[in-house]
Amino acid sequence: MTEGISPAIAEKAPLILAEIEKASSILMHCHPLPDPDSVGSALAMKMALEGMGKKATVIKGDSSIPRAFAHFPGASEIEERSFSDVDLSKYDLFISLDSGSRSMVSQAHPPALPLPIRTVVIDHHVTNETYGDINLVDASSPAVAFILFQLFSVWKVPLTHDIATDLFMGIYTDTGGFRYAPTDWRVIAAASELARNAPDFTETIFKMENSQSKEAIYFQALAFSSVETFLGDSVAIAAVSHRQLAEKHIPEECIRGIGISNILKSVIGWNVGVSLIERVEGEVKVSLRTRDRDRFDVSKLAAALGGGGHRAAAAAVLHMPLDEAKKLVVAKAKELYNL
Ligand SMILES: [Mn+2]
Repeated sequence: MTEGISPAIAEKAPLILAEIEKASSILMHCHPLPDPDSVGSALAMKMALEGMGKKATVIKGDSSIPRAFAHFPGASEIEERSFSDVDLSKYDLFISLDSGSRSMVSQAHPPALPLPIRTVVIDHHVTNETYGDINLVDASSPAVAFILFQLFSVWKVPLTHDIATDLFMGIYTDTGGFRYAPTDWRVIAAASELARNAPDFTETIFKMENSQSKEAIYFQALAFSSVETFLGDSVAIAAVSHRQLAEKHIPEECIRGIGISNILKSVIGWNVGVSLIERVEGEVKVSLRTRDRDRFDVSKLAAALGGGGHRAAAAAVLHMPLDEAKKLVVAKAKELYNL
């Protein structure tokens, strides 16, 4: 399906392949708090590279791999190392996937730039800082897995069952199950071809969506029971303190603020959904979602809080007590949206 390949991808495909052909040992990572696009893309790329006769390594990076993705094909080969633990001199090439900046390579120890190793960046975040020797950033792709699907098609990489499964999971998840823009006919066509090669994809989805730990539910209970609305009910805020997380023994991987703000904005009239999660004492992660990206562009609210993102989905980190963070978000929303 060459007719569906983005011009940016067609242009960079031979350059990236040339880098791969020069290399013998290639490194990939999973970004902090990895999602299926990060894990699935890294694993699919690893298998594609091995098919070309290369040695390919995927490290877990900062975070542990959530149990929900542990059954993705190849996941058992992910090495339990963070980026700062890796001796880069042992590799000829780093392929950074789904990671817009060096803090997505490692939040705990962001590497100095430029990296001391040939680097290819493949990403779909419009804010990508293009820190590679070759950068393929296609913001029109809803997932890195969709970019890889197109690259593999140009490179004639066979879509084995396992590669197809990992790419399918990345596309399925980053599109919210084919619900979000920019999901278009090309994405559905790719998913169709992947599904043909991985006909058991519904089982993989079922296992992913039904691997929750009880702590993830306790976290959601804390968050939803804290909801307050402001500015004529236009802004709904869930706030969870570090003390509450500690009391319920909720581990890091169960804390997903995005899931909370996304559900808040599903209420008619709650135009902006906000989650404020104090992961570390005095450090509040802000996740913003809106149901009306024209009237309530949350990238502007995030920018006013020192963060960034897209019009419908954005985030920031505030270094202040939870109550102050809540007041600040409300004050900035009032000002920006004339509420
Ligand atoms: Mn992604």
